[in-house]
Parts: sequence; structure tokens; C-alpha cells
Amino acid sequence: MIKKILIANRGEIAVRIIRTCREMGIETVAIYSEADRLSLHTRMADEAYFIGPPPVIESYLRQEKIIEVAKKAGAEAIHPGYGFLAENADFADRVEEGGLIFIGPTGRTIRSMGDKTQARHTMQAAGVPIIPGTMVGIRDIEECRLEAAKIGYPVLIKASAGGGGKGMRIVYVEKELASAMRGAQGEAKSAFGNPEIYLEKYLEHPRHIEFQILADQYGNLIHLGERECSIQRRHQKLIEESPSTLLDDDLRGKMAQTALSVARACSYHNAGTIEFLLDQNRNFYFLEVNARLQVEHPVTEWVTGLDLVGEQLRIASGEPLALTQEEVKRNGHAIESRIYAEDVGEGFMPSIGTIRHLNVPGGYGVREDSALYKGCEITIYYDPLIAKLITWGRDRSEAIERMKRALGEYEIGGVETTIPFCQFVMNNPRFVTGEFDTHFVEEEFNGQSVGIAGEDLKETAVLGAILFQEWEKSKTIGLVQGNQRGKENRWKTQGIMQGLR
Ligand code: MV4
Repeated sequence: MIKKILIANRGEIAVRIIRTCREMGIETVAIYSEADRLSLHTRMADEAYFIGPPPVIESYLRQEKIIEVAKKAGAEAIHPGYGFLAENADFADRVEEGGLIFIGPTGRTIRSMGDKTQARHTMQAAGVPIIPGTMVGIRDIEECRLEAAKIGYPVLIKASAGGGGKGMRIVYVEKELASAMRGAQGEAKSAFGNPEIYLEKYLEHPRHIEFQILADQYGNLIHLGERECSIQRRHQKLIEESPSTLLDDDLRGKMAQTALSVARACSYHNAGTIEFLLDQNRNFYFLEVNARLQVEHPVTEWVTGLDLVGEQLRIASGEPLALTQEEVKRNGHAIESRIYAEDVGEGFMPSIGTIRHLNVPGGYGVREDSALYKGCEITIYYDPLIAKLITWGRDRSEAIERMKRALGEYEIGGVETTIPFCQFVMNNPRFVTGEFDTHFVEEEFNGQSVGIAGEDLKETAVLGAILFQEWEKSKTIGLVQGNQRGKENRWKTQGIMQGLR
């Protein structure tokens, strides 16, 4: 077993990885930027090395520097977490060339899945269903017209080097095709350095469901079931859960076998995620491979009882999978609420500041993964995801009720957060009945609950005055939040406080 690893990341995921390492007796090496001198990951690791100024390009993305630190510290492996260098094929190669273990799949696997037209070919050859569309990149508008007519409108223009939604254009009628094509090519060139695009049939109301897989270096593969990730806004996931309300055992079984075929087809090892889109007739199509540990991995951990970071470390150490598919048992239901430092009332604008007040929920069936502490700074330099709140229930409705309870306990003072948005979702009838798709947020949420109107105005004014007094006394925004008269008043309260400030 690996004895010492460097964690090439920060925030909640670095803390998450350190925790498992400690349990397994693996020594940890943190790296930190100027902005993270006092951060939790810096303090929790056994050793920590300064790597540069706050901007990621000068710190967490410095490949050679990070590898040099790993060697100097005597680490045998590098865990990239998610984001930053996690899916950088060149980094994975460089780590291995430096005689270290990259905790993830090979650079070759990452590269082959990064090219979307190549991935479509590989998957088609493996008998995996892909969304109808072109199998090669498209260069000129005539070819584009021809192919779009063959596929049938609406079509979606995607970047060959893309992923995550960048450079995509929906086209409903032929006359919009030429300008959309030019736009997509320009965006693809500036975002990925490669202007190549291709076409797919546009699925109008898809659900986004992904399968977690584990694969060792000896060709053994298992799946750990699915995660439903349709509750998102502009490609930023907001709520995830497992299992999905849409799948029955038959469809789950078919998708799982397909996910394993995908992993085999790209010689995948370590923990990975296979993304699918499902159309309104529950036809499923391969979308992408995520060659990393994902933000939402805790929901899978909770329903399977497995520690995914532990499994990653064992696989990277060269151990064969310790369990067979038959030994994977799924139990109950888990939901994750992503807490971003964003102002929901201001179009999810990032909110920065010092955490002045913090009360973290707990109790039966509640897990909180974060790197928050009272006094920590939320800056503009890094991702606004500051915490993940996960609840478990024997069934979905118990997990939802527990999530409502936990969100109501959560007090974060000093920055605006998406807690009120998560509360909105937990109370939304379409979410509760499971009748939603990837358009849920744009259709159901328009920031309405943040405002104050009509009947509520008088009560709110009184409440605001009381709260203002409390605020003056305490001089902390956090105590004001703590004094709410019930969770339904929370947004009104925040609206008032904003007005008063
Ligand atoms: C699609 C699609 C509809 N039809 N492809 C968005 C991210 C990128 N990985 C692929 N994405 C989509 N591809 C076809 N042919 C809709 C999306 C999409 C989406 C997918 C998953 C989760 C959220 C999404 C939000 C908007 C669009």
C-alpha cells in the first residue's frame, strides 16, 4: 500500500481525501497558495508546502512545481481531487514519468475520452448507444446543412474538444445554422484551442443520470449504481441524489452494463463516472466519461457503504478490487445539496467575504463536507462551492425531510449562500414527485422568493426592525440569521438585511 501521498487540491475535497488517508495510516502532503496559508487542508495535512500566489495558474496548476514538491516530500503518489489538474492527460503522464503514481486513470485514457468525436467512434464500436449525429468533425457550412437535414432539427452543435457545455449551440431552423456554426467554432477555438465542431440531435427535455464505476488494474470492473444530476443551472449542478426516481431495476441493469462497456472500451482504471442523457421515452445515450472523483461522490458512498477515496487508493496501490458486483449492496436514499457562496437573489453571483458565524448541522443521517471554519475567507480566486450537505433516509421522502431539517439548522454568516435555493428545491412539488429534467431550475425558479411583496410586507417590516436591533447588538450577520422565526422567513430576512445594509 502507498504510504504517503500529495494532494494537488484545496478546500473540501482536499480535506475529504486527508480524512481517509488518516484512517488508512497514509501520510499526507498538502500544497497551498498565498490565499490558503490558514486553510483547513493546509493545517490538517501532515506536511504542507507553499507553492505560489493565489491565482490558480501560479499555484494549483503548476504541474512541474507540484511534482517537484511531491518528490522532495517523499510522496509516492499524487491525488488530484476534482477540477484543477484532475483530468489533465499531460499531467497524469508527467506524474508517471516522474516515477510517481497518478491516482486516476492513465493519461492515454483521459486523452481518448477528451476528444468527443473519437469517443463517439470508440463507443459506437463497443455497442454503446450514442446520440444520433455526425461521426466526424464538420468543416464547411454545406456539409453542416446536409448533415443537419439528415439528423432532423433541432440539432445541437458541439465542440469536438469540448465538454461541460462550452461551445454548444442549439439550432431549431436551417436559417440559423450558419451563424450558429461560426459562433460555435469561434468559442471552441478560444476555449479549447481547437475549432472543430460536430452535430447531434438535440434532446429537448433530457435527464442527466451518471453511473459510478470502480476498475482495478487487472480488468476487474464493478458499478456502484447511479446518481441523478438533473437539478442544475448553467451546467453547475445544485442537487444530486441516488437512486434516481426514473430508473427501475430493468433500466438500471441495462445502463449499468453499458457503463461497464464504456469503461472497458477506454481501458479505464480507478474510480470513474459514465454520464448518460435520457430522453422522454427513457432511451439512454452515452454522453461523457468523467475521469475523476466527483463532487457528488458522497451520495454513492452513503447508499453503498463504501469509501470511494479508500477504493481509489487501494486501486492505485495495485490491489485488486476487494469486492465483486454481487457484494455491492445499495441501501436507502441519499441526497446532496451543494452550498455555493453565491447570491441567489442576484442571479447566483459569487459572494465573497469572511465567515463570521457558523453553525453546522448534524444529527442522525446528516453529513457535511466542507473546509469552513469561523474566520475563514471566501475569495474570488477559487470555485464558490464551499460545502456539501448530504442526508440519508430509508427512502427518498425521509432523505428530503432530513435535508429540510439540516438546511434549516445550517447558519453561515458573512457570505450569501445557496442554502435558500436548496430549501426551495426540497419544497418544490415537481422535485418531491420526481417529475423533473435538466430544465427544472429555469422553469421553476426565478428568484421569486427572495423578494418581499403584498401581504407579507407588514409582518416582514416588523421582523426586519427586530432583526435590525439584534444585528446592531451583535454586529454579526450570522446572529441575525440565527434569529430567524422559521425557515420560511429566512429569505425575507435576508432581503430586509440587504436593504438595511
Ligand atoms: C446535450 C443535450 C441535449 N441534446 N446533447 C451539456 C453538457 C455537455 N456535457 C452535454 N450537455 C448536453 N448535451 C444533446 N444531443 C443537453 C445537454 C445539457 C445538459 C446535459 C446534462 C446536464 C445538464 C445539461 C444542461 C443543459 C444541456
